[in-house]
Amino acid sequence: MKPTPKQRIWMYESMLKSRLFDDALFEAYWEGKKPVFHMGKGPLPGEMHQSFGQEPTAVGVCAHLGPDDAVGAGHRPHHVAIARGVNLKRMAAEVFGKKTGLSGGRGGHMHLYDNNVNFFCSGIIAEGMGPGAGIALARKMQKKPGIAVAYNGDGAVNQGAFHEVMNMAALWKLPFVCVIEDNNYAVSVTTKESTVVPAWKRAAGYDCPGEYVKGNDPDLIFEAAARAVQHAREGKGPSILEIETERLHGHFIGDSAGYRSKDEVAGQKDPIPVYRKRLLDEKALTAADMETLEANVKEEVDAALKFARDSEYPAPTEALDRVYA
Ligand SMILES: Cc1ncc(C[n+]2csc(CCOP(=O)(O)OP(=O)(O)O)c2C)c(N)n1
Repeated sequence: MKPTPKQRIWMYESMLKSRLFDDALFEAYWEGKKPVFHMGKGPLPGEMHQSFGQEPTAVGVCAHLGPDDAVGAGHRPHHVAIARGVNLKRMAAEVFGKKTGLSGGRGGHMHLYDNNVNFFCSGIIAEGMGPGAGIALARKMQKKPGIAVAYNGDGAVNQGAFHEVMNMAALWKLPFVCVIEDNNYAVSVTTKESTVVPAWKRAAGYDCPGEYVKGNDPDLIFEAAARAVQHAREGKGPSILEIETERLHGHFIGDSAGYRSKDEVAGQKDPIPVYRKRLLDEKALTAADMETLEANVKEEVDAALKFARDSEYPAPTEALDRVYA
């Protein structure tokens, strides 16, 4: 199943939105952190893991999902949240720790939660697996439509939660798709340094389909995701969809990625200009329509950042609200 022209334009638009959002956050992150780096300073204190280069994995899968479905991402969630349709203004405000954020500024960039579109994420590696399979189990038990998708990095597949959840999801034939974003790194550790069996091959251990998509190409990811999503919707159980992708920046902002060779970095391809060119070459849209689309996306991202910056911080007296012990 190939994407329609409308789906392809949506995929480009969503990837660009993620990229411009990350660009804007990258700039904001450094405010107050120069000339001496201090992680606690500036409007965005703490760690920030961005999605530069990984945008295709989000759009190729999320293009198949509807309102009944649920999506969980990991600690690098911006591209997936945006492709899932999380409210951009409230997401930006959450990242800035503001009261108007998705969780009132308590979650920050690794803990985005938007019930309106069944989206969640977590800074704990492989944490999307349990809640994702739990949602899939609920859909099955309640005989309700909808599947769950959990995104993980290639490093997360060596965490116990990955195996435990895949085992149960397969046993109970849950409508669940486990997406692995293979950017070849877990911080500075390469996939080859951490395992001999890639995630998609491990599907055999759970007697479910496993597929590897090469090229970091939205159109190819879309086609492979169609198979995994259909498998889940037909009640055939889970599958593992592993996608080759690129982490164009360091693990987090401030990581200069000195562990990568110059040649390796020079060989990296940014998927967004490649896809933009393809859409124009294949006349999926005119140059004028592209210009309008890009201007609209920029306007939306600018408005989200302005909303976040203009919003108030929560009052210190509210710090313990919604904390349950
Ligand atoms: C359970 C757990 N262990 C360790 C960490 C620290 N940590 C944060 S990101 C990361 C690497 C994750 O690599 P990968 O899953 O490949 O995702 P990527 O960063 O490449 O997107 C680690 C070890 C964590 N957040 N949670």
